Amino acid sequence: MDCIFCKIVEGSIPSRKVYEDEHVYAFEDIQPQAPVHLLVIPKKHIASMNEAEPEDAELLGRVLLAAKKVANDAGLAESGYRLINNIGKDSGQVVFHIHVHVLGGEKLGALNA
Ligand code: D5M
Repeated sequence: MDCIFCKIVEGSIPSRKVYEDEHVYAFEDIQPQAPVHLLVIPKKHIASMNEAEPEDAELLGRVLLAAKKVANDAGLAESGYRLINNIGKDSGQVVFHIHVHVLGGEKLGALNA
């Protein structure tokens, strides 16, 4: 499968890993939009949340809890942070493997700015 994030999980494309378990992988975004910008992905290939199925519920919960963990490990618990999941063309999604952006380390702009 020609998916850049599947290749990162396999290790055939390098990444700066911040967390890994049996189901989830997290790494630094290559084009950071904030002082802390991490990506948290399920190891299973799912193109976007729009392709997620009820059977993926536990896995998606694990992704969100891993996002909390890496945000806390990056020191963001007190200051706060933002989780973003882009879905499809209008959102600007460019990698079609579910990923949650973890953004923080500075005051983030309002979503409607
Ligand atoms: O965000 C896709 C994100 O993926 C974007 O912020 C860049 C990031 N990206 C793309 N390739 C890599 C590699 N190889 N390492 C780390 N980060 C990467 P989207 O929500 O799809 O717009």
